[in-house]
Amino acid sequence: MADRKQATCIAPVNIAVVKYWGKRDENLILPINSSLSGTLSTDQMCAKTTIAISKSFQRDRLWINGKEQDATGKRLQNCLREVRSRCGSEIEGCHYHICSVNNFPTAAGLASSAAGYACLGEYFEYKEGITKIQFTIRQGSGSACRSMYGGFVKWEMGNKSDGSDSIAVQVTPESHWPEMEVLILVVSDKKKGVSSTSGMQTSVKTSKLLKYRAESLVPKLMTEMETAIQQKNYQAFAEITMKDSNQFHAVCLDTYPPIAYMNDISHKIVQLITHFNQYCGEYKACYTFDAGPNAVLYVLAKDVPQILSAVCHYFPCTENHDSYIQGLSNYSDV
Ligand code: 2P0
Repeated sequence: MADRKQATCIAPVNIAVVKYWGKRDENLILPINSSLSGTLSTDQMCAKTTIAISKSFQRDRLWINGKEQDATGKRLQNCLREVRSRCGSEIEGCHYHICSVNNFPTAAGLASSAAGYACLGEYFEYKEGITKIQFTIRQGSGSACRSMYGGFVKWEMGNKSDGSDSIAVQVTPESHWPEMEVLILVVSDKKKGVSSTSGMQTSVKTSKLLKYRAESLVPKLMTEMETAIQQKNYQAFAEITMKDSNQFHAVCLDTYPPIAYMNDISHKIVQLITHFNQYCGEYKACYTFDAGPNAVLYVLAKDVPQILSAVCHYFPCTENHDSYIQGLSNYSDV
């Protein structure tokens, strides 16, 4: 097919330590609070996406992990429409075939859609530059804009109604804190019951705690977290990370009807890390949970063996060890 163009991109997962939850504009995908995340290494957890464009394709089609999905969804189509309008005549009359493979549980609260849409962003970045393309890929997944950079990245909520000041910027580069490692404890690889998009819509409508968090708590958390990262202050980093995760899940419970992303095993992991830190007299590990039951631990490299042996002792794996501890990855070397 002479008119067919094809490229493959890889984009990493990002795990927020100050969480994004709630939009102030559902069309432009503008958040009600700023957020901050670490971008993981693509060696361990990433989405690999092949995009083909051709006039001979009859319609847009999408496959995730080999299974064909509905490509007519509003989020994907908004994103593709935006790309079409920006690329102009070059791709007029073309349709897309998009094939994305995640090397980690999809839709289990591990930022899979963020990595997938970040791939689209990488693919089209050459056209317009990284800042502009953020606006397009956010149409697919809000937090995808944070996966466009390595290291620690913040997504500034911005104030303007057109969203022009709502952008992701790198806080520190990959090389800044190489001792920081990320452990992913896969509690369940099942697709989550309530999607992030609909969960945050219900939270915005019903949770007074979310409004208080967004307006009165997150601005201070962002400043404190940025300082902790700049200074490589693990003790401060760990405390803010765990408190922010707890607060986000408290908001989910304050939502009506309530949303419970964490399960009994998630809560046992919280207990284990809490007791472990108490026993050590300082923070050796910190947990954070996204919109799913899986735990993400940010741990300094020197403490990884101790933490791993504690986790394996209290959560022995009788079957496939690898399926429990999905990835051990340096967050930084993207
Ligand atoms: C985050 N999450 O900051 C938060 C924490 C989940 C919990 O961003 O509706 O897929 O596409 O903007 O970005 C997941 O939500 O949601 C998310 P949309 P997205 O990482």
